Amino acid sequence: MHTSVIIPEKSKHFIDLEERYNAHNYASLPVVLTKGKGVHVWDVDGKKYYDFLSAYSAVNQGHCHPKITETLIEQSQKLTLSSRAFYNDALGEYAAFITKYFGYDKVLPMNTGVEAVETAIKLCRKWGYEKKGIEKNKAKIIVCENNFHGRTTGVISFSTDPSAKKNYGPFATGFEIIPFNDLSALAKALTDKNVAGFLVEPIQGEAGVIVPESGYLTKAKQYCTDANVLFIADEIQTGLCRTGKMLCCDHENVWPDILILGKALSGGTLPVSAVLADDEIMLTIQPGEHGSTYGGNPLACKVAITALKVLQEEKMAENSEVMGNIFRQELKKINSSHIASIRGKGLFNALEIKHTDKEAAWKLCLELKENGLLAKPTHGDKIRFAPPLIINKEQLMECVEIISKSIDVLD
Ligand code: IF1
Repeated sequence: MHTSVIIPEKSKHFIDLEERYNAHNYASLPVVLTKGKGVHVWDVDGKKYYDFLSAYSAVNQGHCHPKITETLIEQSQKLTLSSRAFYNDALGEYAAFITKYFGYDKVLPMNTGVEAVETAIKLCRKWGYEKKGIEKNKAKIIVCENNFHGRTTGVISFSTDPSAKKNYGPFATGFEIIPFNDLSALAKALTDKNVAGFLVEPIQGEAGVIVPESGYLTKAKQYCTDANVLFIADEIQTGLCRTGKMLCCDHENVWPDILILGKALSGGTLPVSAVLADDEIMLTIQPGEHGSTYGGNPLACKVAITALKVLQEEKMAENSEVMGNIFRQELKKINSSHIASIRGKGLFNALEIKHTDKEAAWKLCLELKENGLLAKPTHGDKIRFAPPLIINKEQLMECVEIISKSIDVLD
């Protein structure tokens, strides 16, 4: 196994700068990017790579999509921020557009994904007290083991990942953790009259692309409806065509009571997130009770409209579905004793490695990088494969070839 990587001088300069002046809150792969176009990125030495992370699914539309970039430039020369103290002429247009697009009465615009999750939690609790009639401060939200919903103190309070929580306490209460993909655990948890919502990722991303059994989402939604509990889908990573449908919930025709979007809502240009719900839920929040300086800024609104339009115009859900099927089918043909499993939906995939070396996934990612493909390991033994959704068959086959040849490094 050859694992030592020689980092070129130029890259080393930028890595050293980050190491010296930036917080050490990431363990990045030793590649320094300077340019992106479509499915490709380039490092500072001019080496070209396939991007198989897509900035954690924020660049579903491909790097620097010309239409999104054009909108960004145009609006940035006109008005970027008004604050919500005043109206602007982009938010209304965006709100009308996105609510029609997903079929909800209202949208609440935020910036990062975790802010939208926090917003959904607040909204759910408010609905719980004011509509369901839950006793003051008793509202509970059911969440799943191995969830990933972001990094705020509120959201890490219900994380089950020790590294996300260690020495960050005390934690917020009001959450009950049940196993993912376990309907009887959900049914049991729902017997508590204080439950206001069930917050779930339709496919667990950070956990390693864990796809629940078919029918899980349909039944979970039905159980929630029967118990007068809100079904809250965190589609920040699974949404916007990543899994082969506009929303991952669409695979089971499930319509979440509260829908959370982020990441690709701006096609990777700036943080744009959104919470969608109907009036009965959304109008429980009154002026002055929630907001954000940048939430609903005109730049974000215009960019999000274009980012959503492009997904449909370029049939990215369809391409994700077709390419995803080919990808898994081709990966399964690779004859290696080091592949434990290949799973996923659409272009949201993971390869699980079987190896005695705990560093095997990291080493494979270094080898993939050498061979011109960027991906990142998660939880030690899993590698996520999530290219931009505009990838074509020829490019995909080249990537399968790269992966196939790189796996030999584990022998
Ligand atoms: C990081 C993972 C991906 C998310 C879901 C909310 C958020 C995320 C389902 C918060 C964010 C990111 C953040 C990124 C790593 C990453 C991730 F590995 F953790 F799971 F994408 F695969 N809900 N996911 O996936 O959104 O506030 O970050 O905008 O570096 O922490 P955010």
